[in-house]
Amino acid sequence: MFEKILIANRGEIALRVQRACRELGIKTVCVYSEADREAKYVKLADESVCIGPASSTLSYLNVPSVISAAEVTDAEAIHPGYGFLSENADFAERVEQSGFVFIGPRPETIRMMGDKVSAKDAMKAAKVPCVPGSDGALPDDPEEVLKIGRSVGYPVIIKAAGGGGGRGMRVVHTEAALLSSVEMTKAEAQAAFGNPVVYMEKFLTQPRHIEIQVMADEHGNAVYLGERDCSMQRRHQKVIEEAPAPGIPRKLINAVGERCAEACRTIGYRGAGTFEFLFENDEFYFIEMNTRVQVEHPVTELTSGIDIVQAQIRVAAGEELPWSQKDIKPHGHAIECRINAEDPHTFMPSPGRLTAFHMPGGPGIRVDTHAYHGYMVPPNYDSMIGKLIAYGDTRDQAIAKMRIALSEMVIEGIKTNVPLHSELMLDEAFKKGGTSIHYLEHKLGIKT
Ligand code: MV4
Repeated sequence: MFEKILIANRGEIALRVQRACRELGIKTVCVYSEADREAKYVKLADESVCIGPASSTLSYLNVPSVISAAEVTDAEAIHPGYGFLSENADFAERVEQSGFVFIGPRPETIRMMGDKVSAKDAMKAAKVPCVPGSDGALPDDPEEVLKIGRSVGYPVIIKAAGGGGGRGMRVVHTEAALLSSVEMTKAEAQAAFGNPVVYMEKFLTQPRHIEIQVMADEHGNAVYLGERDCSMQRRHQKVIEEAPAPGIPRKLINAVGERCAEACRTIGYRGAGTFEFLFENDEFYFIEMNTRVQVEHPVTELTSGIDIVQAQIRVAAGEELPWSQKDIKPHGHAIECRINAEDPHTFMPSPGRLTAFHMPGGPGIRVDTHAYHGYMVPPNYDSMIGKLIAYGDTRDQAIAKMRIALSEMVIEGIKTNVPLHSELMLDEAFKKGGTSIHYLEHKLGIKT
């Protein structure tokens, strides 16, 4: 096992990784920007290194600074958390070239999944069900593009190979609009990602967003740890996630989960990963793969009993997975509310000092946060300041616990989205379960 790990991230995930290291007896190095200097999790680490000013580009995204910090502290491995450098294949490569272990998949795997066309090709080859569409990138010949459009059937969606997470895509409803839409998406993709390659898919109108968590080692073992329903979102920002996905038969989950685990073995995947699917009319359609630990990993931890961050570290150290698929037995129900420093109506960020901070607790309640009374929420980063997770035997119990926990939560000095969560816990469609990816925007749109 490693003796010392550098955590190349900030906020709640930096603290989450730090805790996993502690439990494994590993020393931690925390890197921080000038804006995070005073944060308690920084002081809690065994060592800390300032890697630059508040601006992410100059600190948490600054590859030479992060690698220098690992060199001066003699860390053996680097955990990238989520966001920042976590899915940057060049960074992973530089980490390895500098003699450190990157806690994540091989750089080539990250690169393959970063290109959405090669990711989909690999998944198709590995028999993961995909959205019907173009066979790889769209060709230059307009007649060919029109032909593909006809065979896929309208509406279609044009997506950039370099995009992902909702960036660089355009829905097309008629053949008349196809060629100009393809040209516009290509131009935008070139400008945004330096890559004009686009592909076409059938546009699914009312899907749910269901994802499968996997864990794989370097020895050819891979398991799926269950699914998460992340359909409650606004502008591609997830708001609530839960496990299991309400109303989806176990049989369907197990079938697609087994495909994902098998795909991991086929491509030689290593570490934690997430297969993102759209789910419509009882069918799963792969869209993208994430090669990092995700914000919503706690709901899977609670329903599987597995510490995903510890497992990432063990796998990176070369250990074999300690379980086979039959050992993975999902139980109970977990719901996560992302707590953001933002206006609950306008969603504008609301940084500032926390003048009161009281967190809920009791059986089945987990709070993952780096915040505390007196903490200053900096304006420079993502507005998420923590996550509230409720676990119960049933979904109704988890919702009841979440409602009470939200009512106990006190955060003053800034605005938060706690009132939105309280309202959603009482929402009839949410309580029923199985809402589509459009539900929240629709609900908010009707209200204003
Ligand atoms: C789609 C789709 C409908 N049909 N692909 C948006 C984020 C990116 N990961 C893929 N996205 C979508 N791809 C087809 N063929 C609808 C979306 C989509 C979406 C997906 C997941 C979660 C939220 C979303 C919000 C709007 C659109």
